[in-house]
Amino acid sequence: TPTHTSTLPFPTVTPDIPKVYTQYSTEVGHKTLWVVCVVMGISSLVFYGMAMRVPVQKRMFHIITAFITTIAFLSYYAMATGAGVNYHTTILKESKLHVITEVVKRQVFWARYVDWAMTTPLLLLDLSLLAGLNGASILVLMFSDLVMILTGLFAALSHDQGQGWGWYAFACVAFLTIIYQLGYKGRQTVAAKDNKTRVFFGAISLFTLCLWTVYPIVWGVADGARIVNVDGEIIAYAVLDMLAKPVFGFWLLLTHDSMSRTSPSIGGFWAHGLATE
Ligand code: RET
Repeated sequence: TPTHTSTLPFPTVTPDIPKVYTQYSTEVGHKTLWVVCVVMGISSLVFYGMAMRVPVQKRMFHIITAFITTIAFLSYYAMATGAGVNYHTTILKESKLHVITEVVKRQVFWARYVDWAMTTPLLLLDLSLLAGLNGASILVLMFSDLVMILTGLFAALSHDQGQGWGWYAFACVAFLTIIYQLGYKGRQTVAAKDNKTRVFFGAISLFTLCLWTVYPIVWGVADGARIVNVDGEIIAYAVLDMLAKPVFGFWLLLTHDSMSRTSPSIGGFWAHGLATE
Protein backbone atom coordinates (compact mmCIF):
# COMPACT_ATOMS: atom_id res chain seq x y z
CA THR A 1 0.00 0.00 0.00
CA PRO A 2 1.30 3.49 -0.85
CA THR A 3 2.12 5.47 2.24
CA HIS A 4 2.95 8.88 0.80
CA THR A 5 0.01 9.57 -1.44
CA SER A 6 -2.97 11.47 -0.25
CA THR A 7 -6.21 9.62 0.09
CA LEU A 8 -8.19 12.87 0.07
CA PRO A 9 -10.35 13.57 -2.96
CA PHE A 10 -9.02 16.21 -5.40
CA PRO A 11 -8.74 19.20 -4.79
CA THR A 12 -6.99 18.70 -1.52
CA VAL A 13 -7.20 21.37 1.08
CA THR A 14 -3.84 21.81 2.70
CA PRO A 15 -4.02 22.78 6.33
CA ASP A 16 -3.06 26.46 6.39
CA ILE A 17 -0.14 26.45 8.73
CA PRO A 18 1.94 29.39 7.56
CA LYS A 19 5.68 29.56 7.64
CA VAL A 20 6.53 31.91 10.52
CA TYR A 21 9.70 33.97 10.63
CA THR A 22 10.35 35.32 14.11
CA GLN A 23 12.31 38.51 14.73
CA TYR A 24 12.97 39.12 18.41
CA SER A 25 15.63 41.08 20.28
CA THR A 26 18.39 39.36 22.23
CA GLU A 27 20.33 40.27 25.35
CA VAL A 28 22.20 42.95 23.35
CA GLY A 29 19.01 44.84 22.54
CA HIS A 30 17.70 44.41 26.06
CA LYS A 31 20.88 45.84 27.61
CA THR A 32 20.85 48.75 25.16
CA LEU A 33 17.33 49.67 26.27
CA TRP A 34 18.45 49.74 29.92
CA VAL A 35 21.53 51.85 29.12
CA VAL A 36 19.40 54.48 27.34
CA CYS A 37 16.87 54.38 30.19
CA VAL A 38 19.63 55.25 32.69
CA VAL A 39 21.11 57.97 30.42
CA MET A 40 17.66 59.60 30.06
CA GLY A 41 17.07 59.41 33.82
CA ILE A 42 20.41 61.02 34.69
CA SER A 43 20.00 63.70 31.99
CA SER A 44 16.58 64.57 33.42
CA LEU A 45 17.99 65.04 36.92
CA VAL A 46 20.78 67.26 35.57
CA PHE A 47 18.29 69.34 33.54
CA TYR A 48 16.00 69.84 36.57
CA GLY A 49 19.11 70.83 38.56
CA MET A 50 20.10 73.33 35.87
CA ALA A 51 16.55 74.72 35.92
CA MET A 52 16.74 75.37 39.64
CA ARG A 53 19.94 77.36 39.24
CA VAL A 54 18.34 80.04 37.07
CA PRO A 55 15.45 82.39 37.98
CA VAL A 56 11.98 81.26 36.89
CA GLN A 57 11.96 83.90 34.14
CA LYS A 58 14.81 82.10 32.38
CA ARG A 59 13.66 78.54 33.00
CA MET A 60 11.32 77.79 30.10
CA PHE A 61 13.81 75.87 27.92
CA HIS A 62 15.10 73.97 30.96
CA ILE A 63 11.62 72.79 31.92
CA ILE A 64 10.62 71.77 28.39
CA THR A 65 13.92 69.95 27.85
CA ALA A 66 13.76 68.14 31.20
CA PHE A 67 10.21 66.97 30.35
CA ILE A 68 11.54 65.54 27.06
CA THR A 69 14.15 63.32 28.73
CA THR A 70 11.72 62.39 31.53
CA ILE A 71 9.23 61.02 28.99
CA ALA A 72 12.06 59.16 27.23
CA PHE A 73 13.14 57.68 30.57
CA LEU A 74 9.61 56.38 31.18
CA SER A 75 9.25 55.01 27.67
CA TYR A 76 12.63 53.23 27.77
CA TYR A 77 11.67 51.78 31.14
CA ALA A 78 8.48 50.46 29.52
CA MET A 79 10.41 48.94 26.61
CA ALA A 80 13.15 47.43 28.77
CA THR A 81 10.66 45.77 31.11
CA GLY A 82 8.51 44.50 28.24
CA ALA A 83 5.42 46.62 28.95
CA GLY A 84 5.69 48.72 25.83
CA VAL A 85 6.21 45.82 23.43
CA ASN A 86 3.88 43.92 21.14
CA TYR A 87 4.57 40.75 19.13
CA HIS A 88 3.22 41.74 15.81
CA THR A 89 2.36 39.50 12.87
CA THR A 90 2.58 40.78 9.31
CA ILE A 91 1.47 38.75 6.32
CA LEU A 92 4.23 38.18 3.77
CA LYS A 93 2.50 35.78 1.38
CA GLU A 94 -1.15 34.98 0.90
CA SER A 95 -2.69 32.83 -1.81
CA LYS A 96 -5.58 33.97 -4.01
CA LEU A 97 -7.92 32.02 -1.74
CA HIS A 98 -6.59 33.99 1.24
CA VAL A 99 -4.63 31.09 2.61
CA ILE A 100 -1.78 32.70 4.50
CA THR A 101 1.46 30.92 3.68
CA GLU A 102 4.18 33.15 5.13
CA VAL A 103 4.17 35.57 8.03
CA VAL A 104 6.77 37.47 9.98
CA LYS A 105 6.34 37.87 13.70
CA ARG A 106 8.36 40.75 15.04
CA GLN A 107 8.64 42.70 18.27
CA VAL A 108 7.12 46.14 17.83
CA PHE A 109 8.13 48.64 20.49
CA TRP A 110 5.00 50.78 20.41
CA ALA A 111 6.04 52.73 23.52
CA ARG A 112 8.44 54.62 21.21
CA TYR A 113 5.51 56.23 19.47
CA VAL A 114 3.91 57.28 22.76
CA ASP A 115 7.27 58.84 23.65
CA TRP A 116 7.67 60.56 20.27
CA ALA A 117 4.06 61.81 20.28
CA MET A 118 4.86 63.83 23.38
CA THR A 119 8.56 64.61 23.00
CA THR A 120 8.81 65.65 19.34
CA PRO A 121 6.22 68.46 19.78
CA LEU A 122 8.22 69.62 22.83
CA LEU A 123 11.48 69.56 20.85
CA LEU A 124 9.79 71.62 18.14
CA LEU A 125 8.46 73.98 20.81
CA ASP A 126 12.03 74.54 22.05
CA LEU A 127 13.13 75.44 18.52
CA SER A 128 10.01 77.55 17.83
CA LEU A 129 10.56 79.64 20.96
CA LEU A 130 14.21 80.07 20.08
CA ALA A 131 13.35 81.33 16.60
CA GLY A 132 10.40 83.39 17.83
CA LEU A 133 7.93 81.69 15.45
CA ASN A 134 4.37 83.02 15.44
CA GLY A 135 1.43 81.11 16.91
CA ALA A 136 0.15 79.95 13.52
CA SER A 137 3.44 78.30 12.63
CA ILE A 138 3.75 76.70 16.06
CA LEU A 139 0.25 75.22 15.72
CA VAL A 140 1.01 73.85 12.24
CA LEU A 141 4.25 72.34 13.58
CA MET A 142 2.50 70.66 16.52
CA PHE A 143 -0.29 69.31 14.33
CA SER A 144 2.01 68.00 11.58
CA ASP A 145 4.23 66.40 14.15
CA LEU A 146 1.36 64.58 15.83
CA VAL A 147 0.09 63.38 12.44
CA MET A 148 3.60 62.17 11.57
CA ILE A 149 3.98 60.12 14.75
CA LEU A 150 0.44 58.70 14.82
CA THR A 151 0.52 57.65 11.16
CA GLY A 152 3.96 56.15 11.90
CA LEU A 153 2.33 54.13 14.71
CA PHE A 154 -0.42 52.91 12.37
CA ALA A 155 2.28 51.96 9.87
CA ALA A 156 4.10 49.95 12.53
CA LEU A 157 0.92 48.19 13.64
CA SER A 158 -0.36 47.43 10.16
CA HIS A 159 -0.86 43.72 9.37
CA ASP A 160 -0.33 44.29 5.68
CA GLN A 161 2.92 45.65 4.30
CA GLY A 162 1.16 47.53 1.49
CA GLN A 163 -1.11 49.37 3.91
CA GLY A 164 1.87 50.00 6.15
CA TRP A 165 3.70 51.83 3.37
CA GLY A 166 0.54 53.89 2.78
CA TRP A 167 0.63 55.15 6.36
CA TYR A 168 4.35 55.73 6.00
CA ALA A 169 3.71 57.96 2.98
CA PHE A 170 1.24 60.12 4.98
CA ALA A 171 3.84 60.43 7.74
CA CYS A 172 6.44 61.60 5.22
CA VAL A 173 4.11 64.34 3.94
CA ALA A 174 3.66 65.54 7.53
CA PHE A 175 7.44 65.47 7.98
CA LEU A 176 7.89 67.66 4.87
CA THR A 177 5.57 70.23 6.50
CA ILE A 178 7.82 70.23 9.56
CA ILE A 179 10.92 70.73 7.41
CA TYR A 180 9.22 73.66 5.68
CA GLN A 181 8.08 75.36 8.90
CA LEU A 182 11.39 74.92 10.68
CA GLY A 183 13.81 75.26 7.81
CA TYR A 184 12.06 78.05 5.90
CA LYS A 185 9.69 79.91 8.27
CA GLY A 186 12.03 79.46 11.22
CA ARG A 187 15.00 80.86 9.39
CA GLN A 188 12.93 83.76 8.05
CA THR A 189 11.68 84.62 11.55
CA VAL A 190 14.99 84.32 13.37
CA ALA A 191 16.52 86.79 10.91
CA ALA A 192 14.96 89.56 13.02
CA LYS A 193 16.91 88.44 16.09
CA ASP A 194 20.46 89.14 17.22
CA ASN A 195 23.41 87.60 15.45
CA LYS A 196 24.23 85.01 18.14
CA THR A 197 20.68 83.64 18.22
CA ARG A 198 20.59 83.55 14.41
CA VAL A 199 23.79 81.51 14.15
CA PHE A 200 22.77 79.24 17.00
CA PHE A 201 19.30 78.58 15.58
CA GLY A 202 20.84 77.86 12.18
CA ALA A 203 23.17 75.25 13.68
CA ILE A 204 20.75 73.52 16.07
CA SER A 205 17.86 73.44 13.59
CA LEU A 206 20.11 71.96 10.90
CA PHE A 207 21.36 69.37 13.41
CA THR A 208 17.72 68.55 14.26
CA LEU A 209 16.50 68.26 10.68
CA CYS A 210 19.45 66.04 9.63
CA LEU A 211 18.99 63.81 12.66
CA TRP A 212 15.22 63.54 12.26
CA THR A 213 15.64 62.51 8.62
CA VAL A 214 17.49 59.38 9.75
CA TYR A 215 14.41 58.15 11.70
CA PRO A 216 12.24 57.41 8.63
CA ILE A 217 15.27 55.74 6.99
CA VAL A 218 15.76 53.43 9.99
CA TRP A 219 12.02 52.81 10.07
CA GLY A 220 12.00 51.93 6.38
CA VAL A 221 14.71 49.29 6.55
CA ALA A 222 13.88 47.91 10.01
CA ASP A 223 10.13 48.19 10.66
CA GLY A 224 8.98 48.55 7.07
CA ALA A 225 11.09 46.18 5.00
CA ARG A 226 12.17 44.16 8.07
CA ILE A 227 15.64 43.55 6.70
CA VAL A 228 17.35 44.76 9.88
CA ASN A 229 16.94 42.63 12.99
CA VAL A 230 15.34 43.96 16.17
CA ASP A 231 18.68 44.45 17.97
CA GLY A 232 19.92 46.60 15.08
CA GLU A 233 16.75 48.66 15.23
CA ILE A 234 17.06 49.16 19.00
CA ILE A 235 20.68 50.29 18.69
CA ALA A 236 19.97 52.66 15.78
CA TYR A 237 17.09 54.37 17.61
CA ALA A 238 19.15 54.41 20.84
CA VAL A 239 21.94 56.42 19.20
CA LEU A 240 19.46 58.74 17.47
CA ASP A 241 17.41 59.28 20.65
CA MET A 242 20.49 60.14 22.70
CA LEU A 243 21.58 62.70 20.11
CA ALA A 244 18.06 64.12 19.70
CA LYS A 245 17.30 64.44 23.41
CA PRO A 246 20.23 64.65 25.91
CA VAL A 247 22.84 65.97 23.45
CA PHE A 248 20.34 68.42 21.93
CA GLY A 249 19.27 69.41 25.45
CA PHE A 250 22.75 70.08 26.82
CA TRP A 251 23.66 72.06 23.72
CA LEU A 252 20.49 74.16 23.96
CA LEU A 253 20.64 74.81 27.71
CA LEU A 254 24.36 75.54 27.95
CA THR A 255 24.18 77.93 25.00
CA HIS A 256 21.00 79.54 26.32
CA ASP A 257 22.47 80.01 29.81
CA SER A 258 25.53 81.71 28.37
CA MET A 259 23.47 83.94 26.05
CA SER A 260 20.58 84.75 28.38
CA ARG A 261 22.70 86.94 30.65
CA THR A 262 22.12 89.67 28.13
CA SER A 263 18.77 88.58 26.69
CA PRO A 264 15.39 89.56 28.16
CA SER A 265 13.50 87.24 30.52
CA ILE A 266 10.00 85.82 30.13
CA GLY A 267 7.47 87.48 32.43
CA GLY A 268 3.68 87.33 32.18
CA PHE A 269 1.86 84.09 32.96
CA TRP A 270 5.07 82.03 32.85
CA ALA A 271 6.65 83.82 35.80
CA HIS A 272 3.71 85.45 37.59
CA GLY A 273 0.62 83.27 36.96
CA LEU A 274 -2.79 84.52 35.88
CA ALA A 275 -3.76 87.97 37.07
CA THR A 276 -6.70 87.98 39.48
CA GLU A 277 -8.57 90.78 41.22
C1 RET B 1 8.45 57.62 11.33
C2 RET B 1 7.90 56.59 10.35
C3 RET B 1 7.03 57.14 9.35
C4 RET B 1 7.72 58.20 8.53
C5 RET B 1 8.43 59.21 9.37
C6 RET B 1 8.79 58.95 10.67
C7 RET B 1 9.52 60.01 11.38
C8 RET B 1 9.88 60.04 12.64
C9 RET B 1 10.66 61.04 13.30
C10 RET B 1 10.91 60.83 14.60
C11 RET B 1 11.69 61.62 15.45
C12 RET B 1 11.91 61.24 16.68
C13 RET B 1 12.70 61.92 17.64
C14 RET B 1 12.78 61.39 18.86
C15 RET B 1 13.47 61.98 19.93
O1 RET B 1 14.22 61.41 20.61
C16 RET B 1 7.40 57.81 12.41
C17 RET B 1 9.67 56.95 11.92
C18 RET B 1 8.75 60.51 8.69
C19 RET B 1 11.16 62.22 12.57
C20 RET B 1 13.41 63.16 17.32
